[in-house]
Formats: sequence, C-alpha cells, structure tokens
Amino acid sequence: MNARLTPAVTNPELDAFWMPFTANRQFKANPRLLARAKGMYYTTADGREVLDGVAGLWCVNAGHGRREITEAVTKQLETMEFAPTFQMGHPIAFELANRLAKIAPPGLDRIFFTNSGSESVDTALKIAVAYHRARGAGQRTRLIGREKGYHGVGFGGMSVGGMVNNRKFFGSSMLPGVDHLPHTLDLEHNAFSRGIPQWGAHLANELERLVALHDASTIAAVIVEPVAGSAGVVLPPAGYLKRLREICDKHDILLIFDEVITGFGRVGKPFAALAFEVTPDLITTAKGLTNGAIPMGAVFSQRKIYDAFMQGPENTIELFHGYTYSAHPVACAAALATQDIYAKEGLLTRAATLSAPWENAVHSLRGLPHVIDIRNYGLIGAVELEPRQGKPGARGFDVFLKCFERGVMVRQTGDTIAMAPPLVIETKQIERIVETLGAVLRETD
Ligand code: PXG
Repeated sequence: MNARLTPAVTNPELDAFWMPFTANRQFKANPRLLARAKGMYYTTADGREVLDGVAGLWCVNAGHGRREITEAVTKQLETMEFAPTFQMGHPIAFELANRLAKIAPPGLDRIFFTNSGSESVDTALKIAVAYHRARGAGQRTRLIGREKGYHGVGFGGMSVGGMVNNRKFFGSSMLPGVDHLPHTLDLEHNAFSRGIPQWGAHLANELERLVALHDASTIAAVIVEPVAGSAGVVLPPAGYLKRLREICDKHDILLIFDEVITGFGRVGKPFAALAFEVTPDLITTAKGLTNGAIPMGAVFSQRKIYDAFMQGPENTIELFHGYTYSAHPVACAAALATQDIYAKEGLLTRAATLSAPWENAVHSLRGLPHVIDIRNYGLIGAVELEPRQGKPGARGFDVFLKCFERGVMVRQTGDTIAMAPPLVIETKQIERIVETLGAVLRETD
C-alpha cells in the first residue's frame, strides 16, 4: 500500500479528465485553460493572449485558425464524413498520398496512413519486420533504438524509445529483442554549439558494436529521430546520420527516421532527411501533416519495400495492418488544405530563412543565470538549465510557468526549455519569446 496517496479532489469540474503527460493534481489546483487560437496566439479562458512558442505541441506549423483548413474539413464532413479504406477507397485518400509522394525524399513514395505519431512508429516497425520476412529473411526481427529517443507511447515505440520515464513504469512489458544506441548529447564537447555540433559522428559506430553483438542477420531496423525533440532537443553531430546510413546499408538493415517533429518544414526543408541529405528507408510523420487540426499520421516507405510485399496470390492482403481511421476522409481534407498552405506560403522552407535570426536570438541567452547549454537547428531551440540540487525538473517547470504567466508558451522537459514556434513566426515575435525567457531566467532562483 502506498501510505502517501494524495488524490486531492480540488476541482470537481476538472477531475473526470485524466490528463495525458500531465501532473494532474498540480494542474487541477492551478489550471491553465486555453480557449481560442488565431495566428501566432492562444487566448486563455480568462482572456489573456499567449504567444505560441511551441506550435501547440510541435504541430501547428502554419499558425492557428487557418480558414482554408476549416473550410476543407467542413466541406468534407458535409460530403462524406467517413468511408472505410479496408477493401474500399475514396478519392482524396489517393490524392493525398500522391501529393505527399511528390514532396517526399527520393524514392519514399508509398504512403501508409495512421492517426498519430505513435501509430506511425508502430506501423513502421511492423513494416520493417514484415518486409524482411517477405524477402525471405524472417529471422531479422531485432529493432535498434537510441537512448533518449522518443517514439510515442505504443508498446513498440516505447520499447525502441529511450526515455527512462516512458519505460520504467511498464517494466517487463517492453518488446523483446530491442537494443539501443547511445545518445549524442554531450555538453562536455558540444555545449553552446551553434546549429549542428561538430563532435560525435563516431557515436554512430556503436551500431557496428551492436551488429557484432547480435549479428546483422537478426536485425530488422534502426530507428532514430534525426533531431530529437521530446528529450529536450538532441541534435545529430555532423556526419552522424550519414554514418548510420552507411552501416545500415552494409548490413542490410533498414533505417527509419522518425520525423514526427521534423517533418513538414521544422528544419528548413520538407523533411530532415532532405536537410541532412540522408535517405532512410521509412519515415514516420504526424503532427504538421494536418497542421494539428485533425489527428493524422503517415508512414513514407521506399518503393522497394512496398514492392517486396506485392507477391503471392492477388487476393491476399499483403500487409495485415491498418486502422479504422487510416486515411479518414476528414483528416485527408485537412491534410490537403494544409499542404496547399505550405506550398502557397513557402512554409516548408521558411525555417531555413529564419534559422539565422533564430539562432542569434536563442544564443543571446548565453550567460544568463542557470543556462548550461543552448541548442538550435531550423526553427527548433532549447535552453538547458542547471537543475536545482536534488530537485530535477523543478527549475524548468518554474521557468515554463513564469513564461506562460508573461504570455509566452514554451515547452519544458526536465530542466530543458524547448521552443518550436509556428513557421509563420515574424522576427518581432522571435524577439518577444527570447526576451520573455531571458527576463524569467533573470528572476528565477
Ligand atoms: N515520435 C516523435 C519523434 C514524437 O516527437 C511521437 C512519435 C508520438 O506522436 P503522438 O502523435 O502519438 O503523440 C512524438 C510525439 C514534447 C512532446 O514535449 C513531443 C511529442 C508529444 C508530446 C510532447 O516534446 N511528440
């Protein structure tokens, strides 16, 4: 029995919603309720404007309240609110897949639809394992993730993920046959790097060590985030991703990039694979696909993988996998409208033009109290704070809260403050985010 149960019924109106990834009791004692959103701003339930420094949750890339998406969704709801995609189809699902294939990195033009990043990850892992079986290498079932990686909350994604809090509560329920590469965050070598850190490409060679340990013939795939977001922004050292690709090629191991955060313009190209000029075999996406307006994810697959499944009698279901809401018509409509906006406004590359002022702005916080590292790439920034003695995360949470009270929403992971504003941000708003964070740091103990 736990003698220190503290259920704290603080607000009967709020208690029924068991909130995700939230300190429920703390939140319900002091709720932060968002009521409306437009452009770069949220409005709280009590009427305060809050500048969105994290694109909702890394997803609202084109800014809030986009009329084109609302209209497309409304029209689709009126035309056909739902249609199955199991043994049936509807036109905009194909239209969207074709559309996405056109912006995909070379060769990744076969698209499987899901409803979230977690589902995209589990889908990609399943495709990887089934692909090897389809080509007669069914013993390749092992999956390699990375420490500090975040790949959502499904059992597959959690198992290849490497964030201790996502793993420790679920103990032995992890997938078997999973191993992890070391992460690439090293303040001793790389603190305050501007953009991509120069030190650490050799860490990719750890994959050779895992191959030597398990034998390549047992390994199906390696999954990494090209730029990790949830762990507090972890950047790939220069040359690291290329090296991973080479080792995977050498041993016939599939390389999966989890681009749930980096996909759709966050790093200045449509995908991080294009920014780093490394082409994986599978890419997982969600979030920015629909500007966050309707849940949807997509897995981009190399054509050779899709083709490997297209064998046997034509009436067999080649991939025994899918979701009731795969390619939901309303989500497809939202995604198409979103892609129209991205194309019309050049948003998939806008972060490239903003990355220099963004880098200068976030690095201007160097030297402020508690700041032990600053990281940036594309329109992603992170400020890492020295933890308070014996209270990891407490300072980070204080800073997050004070920023919110001063009208700027950032994201906190432990003692790291992460920022990833909508790609429509203006330089004045970049300044406002950084000035607010700076002022808060100066007054936080
Ligand atoms: N992969 C990556 C790389 C992600 O960042 C997921 C998978 C899972 O997506 P869904 O849609 O199932 O949540 C994510 C999600 C944060 C934060 O604060 C990031 C995510 C979710 C919640 C918070 O960094 N990313």
